[in-house]
Amino acid sequence: MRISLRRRLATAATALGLTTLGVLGAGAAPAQAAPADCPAGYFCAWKTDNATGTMYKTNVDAPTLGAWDNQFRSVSNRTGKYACLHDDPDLGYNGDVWSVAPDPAGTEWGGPGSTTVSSVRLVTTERECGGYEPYPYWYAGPQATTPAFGDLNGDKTADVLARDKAGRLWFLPGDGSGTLVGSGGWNAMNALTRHGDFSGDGKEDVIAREASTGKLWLYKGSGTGSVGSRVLIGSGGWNSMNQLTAFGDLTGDGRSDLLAVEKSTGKLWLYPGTATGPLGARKLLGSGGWNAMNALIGFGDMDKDGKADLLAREASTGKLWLYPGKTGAVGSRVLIGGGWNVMAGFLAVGDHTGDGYTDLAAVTNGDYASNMGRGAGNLVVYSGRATNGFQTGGLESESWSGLNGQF
Ligand SMILES: [Ca+2]
Ligand SMILES: [Ca+2]
Ligand SMILES: [Ca+2]
Ligand SMILES: [Ca+2]
Repeated sequence: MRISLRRRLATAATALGLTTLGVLGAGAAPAQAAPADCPAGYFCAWKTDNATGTMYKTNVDAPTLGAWDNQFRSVSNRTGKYACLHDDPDLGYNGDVWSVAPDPAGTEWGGPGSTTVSSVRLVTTERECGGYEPYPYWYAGPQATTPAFGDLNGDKTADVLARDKAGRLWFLPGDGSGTLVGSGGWNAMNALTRHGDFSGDGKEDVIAREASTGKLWLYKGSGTGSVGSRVLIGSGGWNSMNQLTAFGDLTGDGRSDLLAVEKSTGKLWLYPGTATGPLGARKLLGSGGWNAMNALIGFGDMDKDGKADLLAREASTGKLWLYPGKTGAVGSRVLIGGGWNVMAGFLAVGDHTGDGYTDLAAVTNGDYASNMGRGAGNLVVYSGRATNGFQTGGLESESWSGLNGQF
């Protein structure tokens, strides 16, 4: 399977000397006016390089193109979706697939630069043009530890939430499937975290920060993988904090706590969970220097003393440090290892391998390279050891690119 994304479309358009209506402006020559004939809500194509003459249009998937087979030379996508232009008929993947971004206003058009398109599919996110589901896949088995860690649906198996670029939220139970649990709007949040029960009903919840207001919201977990109604737990000001991390219980009262780094001071604060949802008065955990960390991970209990531990990644070095949880504090840090800057994000998956030791999963960024794979969008699982640290990672899935976060 080869995939050619929009970059290639743009390149081809440049090579052909094509331009956009936006550049041409209102005074464009009449010969260039044809792209405006494409109605709102439609994907359109022409047999000419400059979008003139007879026009093809569709607002639904087109597995075959009839007389238009291998005829597209310029296109305009006025749908709200990505248009996947398949060289294969029936939306196949043996040939190239071009992806054309949504442009409802119809201000852009360009040419595939070839006449090989034989089917068209309209999808919500660009990754779907690559033949992927809107959500990534992964597999997990039952954990040996009780209670299970990172378990929204209570089946003793870790699960993951993924946000796609359209702002939808997907629940991934660890069997390769994905369930839509948020139909949209989640891109309004610029921090998402979970792990532990904040509402006091024994079900894991999600905490989210609203970018535009700095408000902190608690989304109560339903116990099935979805989240229910939200409760305001921070009325504002949370944009002054970094690395919001639901951590498990550090205070020892059996309730989950939230960690955050204050941007202006580099202090690490603990916000204790309470019986009813709102967070209690914050406590200072670290007096400074925490701005040096660009990831905090509440991933469970690594040293098996019954207290949740914290991992932090040092931005300048890529080192991962373990801060053992103590009652109401974190202990002296222990170096886990280096090289972790090739990760775009981390996932706390509890004891993924079922051997009793807490493991860690990570999604790679473009700098990742190993004998298992390279580039962004790989999910790598690192098995915990009897002594603090992880074994060499194992590639779990290659389907994690083109998303907008996972937690
Ligand atoms: Ca689960
Ligand atoms: Ca709850
Ligand atoms: Ca511990
Ligand atoms: Ca394990």
